Amino acid sequence: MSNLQQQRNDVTHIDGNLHQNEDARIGIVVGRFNGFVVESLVDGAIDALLRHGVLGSNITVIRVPGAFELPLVAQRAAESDRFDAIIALGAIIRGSTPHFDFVASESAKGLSSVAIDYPVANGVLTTDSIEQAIERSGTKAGNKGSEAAMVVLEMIAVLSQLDIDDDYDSSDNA
Ligand code: INI
Repeated sequence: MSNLQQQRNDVTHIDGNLHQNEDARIGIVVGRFNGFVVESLVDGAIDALLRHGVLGSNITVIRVPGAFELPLVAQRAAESDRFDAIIALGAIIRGSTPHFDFVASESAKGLSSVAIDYPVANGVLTTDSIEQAIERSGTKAGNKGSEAAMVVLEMIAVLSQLDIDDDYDSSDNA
């Protein structure tokens, strides 16, 4: 085996598996605005979590008025230590608001800032039309809620491996 091939074999890969989720505690923060779309995202997220072994009793759904309010509650939920990850769900539809750009950008910026410190999946739809929102909430373009659920499960798995590796390294070097 070439030295290069040997080095390639020695590379450590950390990938999140999606199997061991019995203990995962998930907070789902939901903006009620455009509820007819958003509730399909909530259903999609819960369905994906349950199918991947998360216990219903470990899932908490927290509702707020709209996408603009998601970052604050996502932040508080993360700080509460009650959850291993947060899913933020909402629907911002250009047709329904003159301040689409403001709500969309503040919501995304706020969630991004929480996501630097905690596992947060941004499952907020931003679309030009109601039709596009419907397509992304369980019809022909999938369900952004279930996609967000898979993201947090993968992130929990990745982060837990990093924690284990940290412990391993420090005891190894002691
Ligand atoms: N909130 C949404 O979640 N989606 C929207 O499309 C939307 N529109 O159209 O305005 C919306 N507005 C409400 C906003 O999130 C706040 O709740 C409101 O501005 C009060 O702070």
